[in-house]
Amino acid sequence: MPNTRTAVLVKPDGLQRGLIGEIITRFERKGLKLVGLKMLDMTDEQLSEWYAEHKEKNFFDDLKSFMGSKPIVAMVWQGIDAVPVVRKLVGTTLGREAEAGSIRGDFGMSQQYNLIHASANNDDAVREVAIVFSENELFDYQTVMEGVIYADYEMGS
Ligand code: 3AN
Repeated sequence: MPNTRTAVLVKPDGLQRGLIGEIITRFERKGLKLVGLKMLDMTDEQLSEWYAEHKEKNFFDDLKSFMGSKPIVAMVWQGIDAVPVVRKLVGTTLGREAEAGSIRGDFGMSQQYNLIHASANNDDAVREVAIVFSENELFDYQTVMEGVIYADYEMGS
């Protein structure tokens, strides 16, 4: 089973609203493993690369200026099927329609100020992690909890 990594950004609104601890707690509680973490101001170049798929959209410039306006917190989480697991915990794009129980569903009302970004697929995850993190900022380690979070056959042993 694929033990993969996914990229998460807590957007400027998420940091301003004091949701960093809440968001980290939700991922930890689920059983995901934190393997990278940093606070940064994203540059225009990083944002253009990050949101390349939206470059023809009318909200592209707005989105970039919002995302570059204040610091964000970037994280990399690891686990079996980490990409879909994190997307589910994050919820759908529009906060006011997102499922109750998800991060956007519980804390957000907006489409653009939707608190958090999570990679959409494994290729995006690899690309996005590389935009913000260098290899030596990512950690490969075991936790004592893994043996009770996954069965042996899921861990590939
Ligand atoms: P998601 O983050 O749920 O994968 P995407 O990839 O469709 O959503 O959109 C990327 C980001 O662009 C969203 N998180 C949101 O902040 C912003 N966005 C999406 N659609 C709009 C829109 N119509 N107007 C303004 N911002 C938007």
